[in-house]
Amino acid sequence: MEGMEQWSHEAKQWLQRGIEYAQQIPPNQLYAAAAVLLITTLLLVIVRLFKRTKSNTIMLTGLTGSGKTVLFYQLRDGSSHQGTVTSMEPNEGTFILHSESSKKGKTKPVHLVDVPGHSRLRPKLDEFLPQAAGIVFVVDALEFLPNLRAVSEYLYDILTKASVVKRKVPVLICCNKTDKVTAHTKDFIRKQLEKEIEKLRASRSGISEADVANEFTLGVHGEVFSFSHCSNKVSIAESSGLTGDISQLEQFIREHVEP
Ligand SMILES: Nc1nc2c(ncn2[C@@H]2O[C@H](COP(=O)(O)OP(=O)(O)OP(=O)(O)O)[C@@H](O)[C@H]2O)c(=O)[nH]1
Ligand SMILES: [Mg+2]
Repeated sequence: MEGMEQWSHEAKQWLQRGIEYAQQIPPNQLYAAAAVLLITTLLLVIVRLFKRTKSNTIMLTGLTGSGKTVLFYQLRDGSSHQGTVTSMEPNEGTFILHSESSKKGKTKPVHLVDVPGHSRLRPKLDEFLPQAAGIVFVVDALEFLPNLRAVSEYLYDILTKASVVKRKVPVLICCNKTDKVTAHTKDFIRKQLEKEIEKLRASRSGISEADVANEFTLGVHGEVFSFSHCSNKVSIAESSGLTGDISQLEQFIREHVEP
């Protein structure tokens, strides 16, 4: 009992000292301290809210036949569902990546949208782009050269969209079908794409302004185009949807959809 009284007495003394100390501080300084505390708390709350609403949507885009749907199933089920046909509707799903399904604890489901490459269905892209956390642009590394112009035009369109440029949506150029020895390497593909986009850039900037459908111009004026000039991050990877060699793709998804 005596110990208790002693303790409460001491506590009161300390409190008294504290109050005296606080009274010595000029009120201005106290207000400033309170304001700083308030602002920090507010900032933390905002950051928290912002983080929670972060998108988990990853888009699979690219020409028809590049292998998007095979990649979609590979990411979801870990198998290729061979014999897919040209998709007529976007393929959509929210799931835990197959490679992470056995992992306990921190995994966040990914909302994956596979937008068909058929030109008639490409406007569907605009429906999902405003919420995209990342774009995977799938390129057929086997039939690459015959499609170079078409691939570059589609990529150019994506890289100049307002919803991509303004929000700096990261883009992964995924060179697919590397299971075949005749597949081109990602370095070769990157160089060819940069060259072709440079040509597109020159021809499109010649058109009168009213005809330009693209919302932003690409690259640095007066310099030969390079993906490093894009305001958003553009990286390049290799994959094979058929054999399930998709680790670089999964890494990109994880980087932009954090658990
Ligand atoms: N060798 C090889 N073939 C592949 C690979 N991925 C897909 N293919 C083949 O490429 C063809 C097209 O694959 P899809 O996944 O249907 O292509 P897509 O991009 O969804 O095409 P659209 O739906 O028309 O836009 C199929 O015949 C697949 O078997 C791969 O990694 N390696
Ligand atoms: Mg498809």
